Amino acid sequence: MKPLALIMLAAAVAPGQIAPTLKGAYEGIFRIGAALNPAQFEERDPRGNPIIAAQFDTISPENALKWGSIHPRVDGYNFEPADRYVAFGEKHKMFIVGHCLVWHSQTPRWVFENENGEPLTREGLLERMRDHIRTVVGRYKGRIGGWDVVNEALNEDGSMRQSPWYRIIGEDYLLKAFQFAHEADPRAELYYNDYSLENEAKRKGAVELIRKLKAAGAAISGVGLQGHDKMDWPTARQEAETIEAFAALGVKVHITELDIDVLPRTTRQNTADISATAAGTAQSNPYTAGLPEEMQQALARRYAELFEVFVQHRNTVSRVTFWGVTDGDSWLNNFPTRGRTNYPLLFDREGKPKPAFAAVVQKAKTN
Ligand code: 9MR
Repeated sequence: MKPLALIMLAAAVAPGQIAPTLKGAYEGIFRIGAALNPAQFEERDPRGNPIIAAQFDTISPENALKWGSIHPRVDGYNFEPADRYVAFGEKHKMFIVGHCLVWHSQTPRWVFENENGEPLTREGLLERMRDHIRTVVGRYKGRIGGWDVVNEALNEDGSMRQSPWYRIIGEDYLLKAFQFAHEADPRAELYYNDYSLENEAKRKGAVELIRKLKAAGAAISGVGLQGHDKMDWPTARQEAETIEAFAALGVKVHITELDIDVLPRTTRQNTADISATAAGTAQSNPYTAGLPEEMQQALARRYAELFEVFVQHRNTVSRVTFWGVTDGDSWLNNFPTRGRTNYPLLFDREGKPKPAFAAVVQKAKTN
């Protein structure tokens, strides 16, 4: 489609009454989702809520189900936000994703310590992990359809991250986490989720990890490629090779946290590691007054390029979830540099569809 046609299609429609919709266009191809914040799943976001209801058939919780949110104290769970999140998904008949059970980040320190503040034993930490997984997965059994069981277990070179889980339990902490999750809800889909798996070294580590998990009998059904992408990374070819590498293992691929950072790099690595922050300069926040038209079009072409690959691999890709609804919601306004104005999603700060929206819809039709 010509750039002018894309602009006209994007400008002619308002949120909530967009035809076609993302989920309509991709029906029978794969699910299309968004990560929600509390204002959204509590229906207090007048801009976001009509978009969510109209456009998406699956949701993920941006933070509400992370250990630190749902299980902040050793003897205390905070189920209320997660209950509302799940009820929202049911009301809208969506496929509901749980994110995430076992991670090194957003997990309180006490999880890894005994009452004297000393490191837990392997048995102690396994017991705590089992209790957490049983409680959380068990509470939403039959309602949350798929879980990110383990998040971000790998280093960039493909070796195992030396997280407290790994150091205290050992490499089989992943197998145990999958076993506990499967026991708690035998019908839920279970995923391993990570970022930058498009890079060869880390991808090889992930392939090996999943191969071993499967060989040990883990009920792993899919891998989550987070998809925190740049304008020039990963290439379409890297994306395709990554999907194919996991397809060969017999697992489904979920694009779990898709967004495209359009701002100048302030760190050297392509990473979603939230500890990799950097200070900004005047040049690193160039679009505070709006995204120039040529950048809008470049973003639309970039989204088209990625969706071309996803659609080509529709037999393996079962879901594409955006990490946020409108540009104003995105974590990328504060990462890796705080307080910038980023444009990574398909809907602008007013909730209007961008040219990238039309480009994504168009890809469903041409394949
Ligand atoms: O979007 C989430 C943001 O609100 C939190 O502050 C941040 C803290 O870790 O986590 C963000 O979500 C992350 C996700 O859980 C795992 N992959 C990377 C995502 C972006 O940081």
